[in-house]
Amino acid sequence: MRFLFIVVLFFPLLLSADVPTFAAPVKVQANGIPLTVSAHAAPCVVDWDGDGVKDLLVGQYTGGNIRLYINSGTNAAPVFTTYSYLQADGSTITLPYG
Ligand SMILES: [Ca+2]
Repeated sequence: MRFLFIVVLFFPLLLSADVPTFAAPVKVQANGIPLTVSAHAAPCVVDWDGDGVKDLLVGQYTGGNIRLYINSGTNAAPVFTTYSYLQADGSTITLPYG
């Protein structure tokens, strides 16, 4: 079995434009290197812990898990390091995959 690994990209929205436009893509980094996951990442930005700073949820095809990256930086300059898997009732959430 072969897996495709992808880099998670962020496209900054230019709010000053009359028509929504996006700047060049930026590779999202974790621990200072591009964040990669297996296919079907479906990243989602959300303030998971309610501290006013947006965090990152990223699916991973392998194992059907969802990674949670807590942002230790700011909304303007996010910093992601390690991740944990989302859990429900003490168990890692596993979604169907494959
Ligand atoms: Ca947060």
